[in-house]
This record gives sequence, structure tokens and C-alpha cells, in this order.
Amino acid sequence: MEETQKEEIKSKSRSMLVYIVAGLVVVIALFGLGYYFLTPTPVETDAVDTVVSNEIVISASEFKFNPQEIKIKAGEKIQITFKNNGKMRHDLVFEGGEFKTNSISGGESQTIEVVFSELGEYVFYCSVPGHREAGMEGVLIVE
Ligand SMILES: [Cu+2]
Repeated sequence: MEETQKEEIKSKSRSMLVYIVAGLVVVIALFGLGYYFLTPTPVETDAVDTVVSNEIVISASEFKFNPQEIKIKAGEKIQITFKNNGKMRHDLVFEGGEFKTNSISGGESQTIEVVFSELGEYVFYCSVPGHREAGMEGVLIVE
């Protein structure tokens, strides 16, 4: 073979390599896109198992809750987000002790899930000593 022919073959095989690499990149990109578009958006496990029909926010400050009266439907799962907008630590405790949050610092929040099956009125309060007496009390009405 002559030198020029060899050179030609070399350059041909080089450009073929470029095509193969480019092809691979395209295929990988398509797989990536397909994966991106076909993969279902992840759903939080909770959202699948549990239908949260109500979301309530109760905020606390010195020394009251807002709102102080809440109405919910019996037997429904209720998500209560307790926000401490005050400066001191506060918590949210439902009388009976079945549902309560942790004592959290000002600026923090905690979400709990509650279910009240029995109709009635349930008092909630802050269990930090002295706070309930100072006015941190409210009522949850289950209807
Ligand atoms: Cu408190």
C-alpha cells in the first residue's frame, strides 16, 4: 500500500470513530431523556397510604394559641402543623395525652397527625409550667 492510501484509511477510520462516539452520546442522551420523562414523579409514601383531608396550622406565642378554636370532622386524619412564633419554648398537648407535639423553640415547627373518632370538645394547651394558666389554651371541636 502506498503512504497516501494508508493515510486515507487512517483518517477514514478516525472519522468513523468520531461517528460511533457521537452515536453513543446521542443514544445515552436519549436514554437519559427517556428515563427523565418516563420515571414517575416520586410520591411520598405517606401520600399513598394516607389521605390527609385537612391541614391545620396552630401557632403559639406568649401566651396564646392562634387559632384558639378549631373544628374538624370526626374520624378524619388531620395534619396539624404547630408553629412556635414566640420566644419561649412551647408545645401543643391535647387533653387525654394521646396527641401532642414536642416542646419546641421559638421559630421551629412540628407537624403531627391526629384522628379524633368521638364527637366532642377537646381542650388543647401548652404543658410548659405556667403557660396554660397564662392563657395557652384552646379547644378542638370534633363534629
Ligand atoms: Cu407555652
